[in-house]
Amino acid sequence: MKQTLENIKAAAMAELASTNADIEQIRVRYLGKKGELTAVLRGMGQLSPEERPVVGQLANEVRAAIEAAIAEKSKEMKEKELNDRLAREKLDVTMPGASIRMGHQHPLTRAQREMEEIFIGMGFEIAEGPEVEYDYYNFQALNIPENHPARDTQDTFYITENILLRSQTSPVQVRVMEQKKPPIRVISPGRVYRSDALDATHSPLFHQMEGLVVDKGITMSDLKGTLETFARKMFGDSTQIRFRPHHFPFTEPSAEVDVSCFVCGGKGCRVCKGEGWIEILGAGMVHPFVLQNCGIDPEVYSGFAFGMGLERVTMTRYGIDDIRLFYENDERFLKQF
Ligand code: 2U9
Repeated sequence: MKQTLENIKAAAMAELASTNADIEQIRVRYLGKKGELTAVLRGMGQLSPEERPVVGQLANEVRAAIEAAIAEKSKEMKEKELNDRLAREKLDVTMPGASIRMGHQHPLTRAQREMEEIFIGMGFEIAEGPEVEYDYYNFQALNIPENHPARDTQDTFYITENILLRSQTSPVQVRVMEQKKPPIRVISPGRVYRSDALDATHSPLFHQMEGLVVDKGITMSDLKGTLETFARKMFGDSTQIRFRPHHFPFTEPSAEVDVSCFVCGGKGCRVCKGEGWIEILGAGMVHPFVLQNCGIDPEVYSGFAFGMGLERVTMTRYGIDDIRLFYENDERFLKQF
């Protein structure tokens, strides 16, 4: 019987040493109610009175030894599991963080915001309106009736016979005049559309900034002063402006407006193509018919208007030679601004 106990102890110890699995199962098998050690103890009745305490003591020692080994093994396994987890989930707090890349405004948005600030500083308000417009607001109210040749240069996309994508932001100002009495001082920035093929200088979608001032006694000198102030803030304090006679159906008289080259100051260089001047604007005194169409008496009020392409202004300023770059969203281009 002593030998059996020694064998049980040896077997239990060997099993505990070699396993990494379920030690509870080992405990039940050796020490449980139906376990091997219990079976031996049950058989103790057959022993002689002298042998009984000896075997009893040995049995207790074997039980204590197995229990201690189980506790030791269990502690060892818990420690190992914790260490494994710590190694697996190791966090290097000294590692540099993943930086969040900051974007910035598109160069056209920046140019638009900058121009808005300049005009707001001169007392203008920003007016917005629909990109899908009536033929009336885009053309007829602006003195461009059906079959007028100006419809050719401003050909756009038609939704129906009377509804189109606006070819300029002027309809916004027609709507303002219909709704408000003078004094009126508004700028209307926004998307416009033309039926042009896409190339380095044309796009079927581009952006404009137009302006309109209507009040009593507005003259061409107000227009010149306003545009000169704008040009100096936009292109530099020493910028000069130049008016060349032109024709627009919605203004009379009309002019194309150049700014002195901000690179060479007027001497002639690559940017101004040797001219010393760069064309950036169209402008004029609002045609009396247009005022009348909008419910404003041209005998009492007068006004000036101007218009410019945002792409053109931005391309001039940064020396960008292809309008398509604005719409391709190539980061290598956008990152430069
Ligand atoms: C109203 C009356 C008149 C707006 C004007 C221009 C001259 C002009 C062009 C510049 C480059 C269009 O983007 S572009 O191709 N615009 O030259 N625009 S005067 O005149 C108006 C506007 C509204 C009621």
